[in-house]
Amino acid sequence: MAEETIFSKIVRREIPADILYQDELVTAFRDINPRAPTHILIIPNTLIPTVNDVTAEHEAALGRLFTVARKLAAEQGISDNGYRLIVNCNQHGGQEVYHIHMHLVGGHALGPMLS
Ligand code: DGP
Repeated sequence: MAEETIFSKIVRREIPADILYQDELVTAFRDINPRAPTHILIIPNTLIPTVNDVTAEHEAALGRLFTVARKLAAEQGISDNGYRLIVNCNQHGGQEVYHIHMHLVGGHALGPMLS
């Protein structure tokens, strides 16, 4: 059984976060350390530590990350100019919190993807 992270506590609203969206599968909240005018994290409500732990049973929740990203991007007014969706995996991928999360980043022109 994987160790819970602070993100499970955010899902259960046990610690504060700026939650923009929540349903039975996913929760979206503003990143505490925003690296762009819009920086939102979208996570499955259940703990999946990394992409390496993904199985077919997670497809509904992980698919929902994209539909919620699309909806939030529209609400934030960044759909037309564009934005970036990022999922980091493990140390070399730069993952810090071991509860899968999609970063929705935008609001200004972003640099090259790999830098
Ligand atoms: P990653 O490097 O992909 O694991 O990104 C983790 C992100 O999570 C990082 O951008 C900062 C954010 N973060 C970490 N702890 C908290 C927290 O307690 N609240 C919020 N809102 N964001 C957090």
